[in-house]
Parts: sequence; structure tokens; C-alpha cells
Amino acid sequence: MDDVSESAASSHSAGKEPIRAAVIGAGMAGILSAIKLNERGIDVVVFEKGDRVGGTWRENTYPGLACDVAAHWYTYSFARNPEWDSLMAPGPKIREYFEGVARDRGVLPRIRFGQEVVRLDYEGPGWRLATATGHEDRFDVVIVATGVLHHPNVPHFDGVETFNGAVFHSARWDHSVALDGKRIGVVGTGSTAAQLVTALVPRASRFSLFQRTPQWVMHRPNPAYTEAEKAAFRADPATLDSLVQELRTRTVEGYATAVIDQDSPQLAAIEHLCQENLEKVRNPELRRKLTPDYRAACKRLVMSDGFYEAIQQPNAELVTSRIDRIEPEGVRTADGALHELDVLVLSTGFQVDRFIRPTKVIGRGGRDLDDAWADGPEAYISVSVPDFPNLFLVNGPGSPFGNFSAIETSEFQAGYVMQLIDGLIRGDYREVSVTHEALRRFEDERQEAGRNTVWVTGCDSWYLDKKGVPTSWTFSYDRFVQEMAAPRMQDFETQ
Ligand code: NA7
Repeated sequence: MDDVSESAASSHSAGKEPIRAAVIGAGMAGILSAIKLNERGIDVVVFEKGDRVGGTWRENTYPGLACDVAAHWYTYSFARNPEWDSLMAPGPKIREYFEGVARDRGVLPRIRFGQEVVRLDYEGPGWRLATATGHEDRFDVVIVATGVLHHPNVPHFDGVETFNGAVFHSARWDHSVALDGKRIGVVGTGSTAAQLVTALVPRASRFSLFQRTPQWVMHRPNPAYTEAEKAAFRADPATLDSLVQELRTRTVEGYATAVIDQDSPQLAAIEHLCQENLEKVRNPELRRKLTPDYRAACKRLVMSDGFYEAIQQPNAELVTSRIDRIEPEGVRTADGALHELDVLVLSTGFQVDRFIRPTKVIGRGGRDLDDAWADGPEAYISVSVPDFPNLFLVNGPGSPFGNFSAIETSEFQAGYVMQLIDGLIRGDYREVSVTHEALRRFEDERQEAGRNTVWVTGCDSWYLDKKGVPTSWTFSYDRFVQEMAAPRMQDFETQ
């Protein structure tokens, strides 16, 4: 038992009420938060509106689903997995991994499945929580682990209700719909669409990709690990650790540096690789249509080892004319052409500015989170919002979203949050939240740094808010690691 769990236990044994924590969401960040709270001897309840753990890996089940971050890096540091079969893991294996960790670390009995949190009211020092089923409870601390890629962005196309075939969003896959030998259309050219194209072109009789904006695509092969390599990982955790370190360093030094510095040699190297990959497209007209007019990595970089091959197949067409409407037989584009389809997949991304919302969150002094975030969601170094004490975000606004391990960044955030919670356990304070001044100072600096990122070099993407300001971490990855090391208590108000 460490110092903190001793003190949690001793406050309990001394007759004081033990700290109770609610975690909202049982995806990657919720499982992590529950484990960390558990380690401190805190009574934790996880509220999950679904019926299984896994978050985005539960909700996305589309053909070709995989994580484009290296599997060994995309694991919890305390639950490395020597069994990954290849450099990048398929979605179902990742979901199984989370289910295994939740089971093995005692998280499952703490989860209330089918309980959607609809309201949080601050009743100092603590939160009253209400779920859609009418359940109410009180917690000293709330950790918001509701994910980012969660609420599908479903564009409206006129006539969609008249379509004779099946139409659904990529994150709401209808597995009752047959795919083999069918005429399949996909709208969108993001990371999801690239995986769908690669997986579905070989199965479709005819495949249409409806592209609004071309994407830069980096070639990323997915080599399998040999049995000998897996045996070495099993036998010696140090071997696995050094692999993780290598994978991490490669991405942090390459990609993370590239995206925050438009003039960096790292960005130039990425551009060169993407340009070289594009040369795989032999037909000059098709290559022209697939060539973006903005810089590589401006949108989230698509990693693929099969997209260009698939889109060049004789049964595949790239449609660049705007979608005008949907008709019973298929998609009518602005050039007048009708693209006849049996299945239409909307691979159109997510509403990434929601975070905990639509849950109603009323903070100190009746402050509504919707009002606090009226101009866009903000959180001090991604974890705390003024006037919302003892409420902490994992993967909150300003987190380093990108082509690196969201598990690692969540672990840093959870470690930071636990230090703030340790103060509650020790009795240093009963409530803690960032000051308005500290948030403003941080946000001004974060937004200023955003001007030098590649995200603002002339493209639109889910990395930008409505005003074109980056929503992600705009500093170096090293700075994120440093900031997360320990809270600067002068930036917080406590009582
Ligand atoms: P993304 O990366 O947000 O991509 C969405 C795609 O859908 C993108 O190509 C959009 O085109 C396209 N889109 C969105 N709305 C429309 C409409 N109305 N008409 C035509 N095309 C449209 O989502 P993904 O699911 O691929 O990836 C999300 C993240 O998941 C990914 O970055 C990884 O982190 C995992 P646009 O480029 O805006 O013209």
C-alpha cells in the first residue's frame, strides 16, 4: 500500500467519509481512471451508457477497422501486451484488450452499464449525478472520460430517405447488410474511409468513393511479429519496453515535431514521403484528383498500405463531383451523373467539440458548462475548467490529439489528476479547480502557438474550431510531459 491509499484508508478508519469518485465512460480513459482511483483505495463507480466497455473501439466495428498507432505503444504502460500479432492492431483485438484489462484489474464490477449520465450539479464540495434511468448519487470527484471521437457527424443529403439501399454512418455499422458483390459507396476521405476503401474494394462489385477533399496518405506497412519475437517479449519485459520506447521516439521526434513547426525538416520529410507514395497512382488524371492543394499533415495524416492500390482497381471509381442528392437508386452528383448503389456509408467523421455534452453540467454558482463553452470548449492543460471544481477531464479540450498514442497521453493526464485528488485525500483542500486567470493565460499561449502549426496552413479539419483555431495541444510533446509531471498549485483555487 502506498502513502496515499494508506491515508485514504486511514481517513476511512478514523470515521471520516471515504472519498467517492464517479467516472463517466468505460472506454480506454474510463478504465484507466478507474484503475488509478482503485489503486488509491477510492470508492469508484463507473457510469457507462453502453452495455460493454471499449468506447470508440466498441462503437466502431466497420470492415478494415484498425488503429494506425503502433500496437505496443497503444497499450497501457502497466499492462503491456506481448501478444500483438502485427505492428498495428485490428479493432476487434484492441476491444478485446480493453475488455481483458477491465476484467483483470477489477474494473468490471465497478461499472454501471446502461446508465447514461444526464446531469451533474455541483453541491460543494461534491457533485450530484443523475442518470437517464432516474438514478441519483453524490460524489466528491467526477472524472469525465467520455471520449472525443464519439458523436457521429451525419450530414444531411436531400432525398436520403428515398434511398432503396442501406445507408449508415461508419461508426454505426449495420452488420445485417450484405457487402459481397454489392455496389458500395463511401462518403469521405479521412482515416476511416481509407481503411474502408482498402477493405471493401475487393468485396464490392462496384465501389464509389465520394471525395470532397483529397487527402495526403503516408505509406505504412503492417508487418507481423514472428513467434520468436513474441516469445522474446513474453520472456523479457525489458525487450518490450525498449520496443515501445523506439516506437514512441520515432513518432514523437518525427510527427509531433512536424505538426507544431511549419518550417521543420520533419514536416518536409513527411511531405516528401506522402508525395512519393502518391506516385503509386499511375493514371495522371486520377493522380491529379487525389492530389491535395494543402500541406501534408494539415489534416490528420492518413496512414495506409493499401488505399492507392485499392482505388486504382477496375471496379473502383473516385467521384469528385459534389453530392447533389440521394435518389432511390443511388447518389446523384452535381455533374448530373447517377452512381447506382446498394450500400452507402457515411464516413464523415465526428462532432469533436461535444466532450461531456449533451450531459447538463452545472458548476459552482450555477455556472452552466454550455455557457462556459459557448465560444468553444476550453480546459486548462486539458484537464480542469474554472468553476467546475473536483471535475477533471481525461482527453479534454486541448489534449494532444493526433497520430500518437492516446493511451499514453491519457495516462499522463490521469497521473496529473490523481495528484490533485491526492490533495483531497490528504485533506489539504475539499475542492480544487483551475483559476480563470490560469486558464486564460494558458489558452492565450496555446492559441498563439497554434499559429505556427501545420493545421493552420490552408485546410479544414477536425483539429480546428469554427474560427479556424487549433483545438489540440499546440506545444511540443515534451512540454506536455513536463506540464503533466506535477500540478502548479498556484494556478488552482482550493477551499
Ligand atoms: P474525418 O477525418 O473527420 O473525415 C471525415 C471525412 O468526411 C472528410 O473527408 C470530410 O471531407 C468528409 N465529409 C464530412 N462531411 C461531408 C459532407 N457533407 N459531404 C462530403 N464529405 C463530407 O473522420 P474519420 O472518421 O475518417 O476519422 C476520424 C478520426 O478517427 C481519425 O482522424 C482518427 O483519429 C480516428 P472534408 O475533408 O471535410 O472535405
